[in-house]
Amino acid sequence: MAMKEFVISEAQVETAVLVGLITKTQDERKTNEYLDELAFLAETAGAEVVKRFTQKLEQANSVTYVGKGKLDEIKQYIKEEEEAEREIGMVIFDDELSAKQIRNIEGELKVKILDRTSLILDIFAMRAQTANAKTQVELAQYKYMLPRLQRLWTHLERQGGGSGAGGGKGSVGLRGPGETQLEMDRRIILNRMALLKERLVEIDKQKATQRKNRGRLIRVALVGYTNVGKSTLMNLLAKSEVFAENKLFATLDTTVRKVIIENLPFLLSDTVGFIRKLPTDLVDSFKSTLDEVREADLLLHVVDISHPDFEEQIEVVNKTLADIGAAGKPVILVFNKIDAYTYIEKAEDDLTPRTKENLTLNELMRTWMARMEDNCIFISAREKINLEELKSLTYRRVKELHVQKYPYNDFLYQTYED
Ligand SMILES: Nc1nc2c(ncn2[C@@H]2O[C@H](COP(=O)(O)OP(=O)(O)OP(=O)(O)O)[C@@H](O)[C@H]2O)c(=O)[nH]1
Ligand SMILES: [Mg+2]
Repeated sequence: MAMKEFVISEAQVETAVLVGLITKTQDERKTNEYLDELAFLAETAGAEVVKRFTQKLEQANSVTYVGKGKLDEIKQYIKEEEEAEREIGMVIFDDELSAKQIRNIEGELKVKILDRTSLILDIFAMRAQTANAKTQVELAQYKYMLPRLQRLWTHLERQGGGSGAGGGKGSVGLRGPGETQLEMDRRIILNRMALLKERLVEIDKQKATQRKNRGRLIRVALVGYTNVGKSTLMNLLAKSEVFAENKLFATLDTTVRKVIIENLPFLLSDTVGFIRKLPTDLVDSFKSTLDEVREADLLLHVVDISHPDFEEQIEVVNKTLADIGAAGKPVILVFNKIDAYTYIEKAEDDLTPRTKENLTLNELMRTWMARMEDNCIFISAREKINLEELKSLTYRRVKELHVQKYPYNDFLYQTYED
């Protein structure tokens, strides 16, 4: 199958060019932050970013994403690099591209075209360890591919010596076989998707049974943006060994551990991180992973306070939680990485308005504590700062929930009630 196309991570280091738009709703600063994140994603997938292009547009061009002039500029750049024996492996666009856009851009640039979604899918494919994660990722990849199948069709068209360019119908004589091929591919993919869905239903059933058998324990889920330190925290709290590293989506499958604070056992799960511009379809594919979050009694929403954009990340996570039907649960906001927090100090005589870049950690803490009342805490998982406070806050919340949910289940409390 054309699956191979998605796996860019197998080759050594491929070079990548990034493209993003500055629009009415996304100013230059924002676009640069998005491209930083896209670059991090590309590196995680094993590509090296050598150049970025941005363009100011009202909105994405429906035919080529960027305008004609910009596309020529990118094309020229690729050509010059190739002449200097520095081949460009791929061009990655920050937004999801339509079939039409991919086809046109590919026709012009003649290199591999990826978008944010296909890049994330590639990383997911690389990270997937368990049967569950693999099945979910494969399904998500087909979902992405299906509406873009025309690519195969234009490919055939080009082989047949057709004009290639232009968005019209295929060349005479090739129309038949091309469409047959397309229909066949579509059918094969649809069959495969049906099979994967069946498999996931089976896995869901098993997982649901497993969850039921876990007994009467409060369930706490670590949620948050990708790379904020959820797994690091899981390791500290559960003394487990969960894979944590400075890459995006280090965790794909949910891990559940029994944690005991003082005398109170509860279940803690570590889950896949969220990210901006993640299509709902993709989120849906991770349903069984996210069931853990949906069924949790308490969420520990971990935030990387050292990230310049942490406030937007909080919003993305809240929105994703709402999307998967997990809004309105009790939450503790855990601001992590306070060791790495930096701010720009303002000179006494500087009268320009203070912005969020000028806030000290203490000021930030005061603001958030006022907003969240007791339900936030500032820690460093790496430097082990404030972990005892986190534990006792979690303990208090879990205990409250436990008493509410299992009023007759008193065996846990014998020791510390004494
Ligand atoms: N400076 C600093 N770095 C930290 C802290 N906690 C975690 N990190 C680092 O942040 C990176 C990401 O940590 P992970 O625990 O893998 O993050 P995650 O949220 O599980 O990430 P995904 O599973 O990819 O969503 C790692 O390099 C950690 O060492 C902290 O308190 N301070
Ligand atoms: Mg993780």
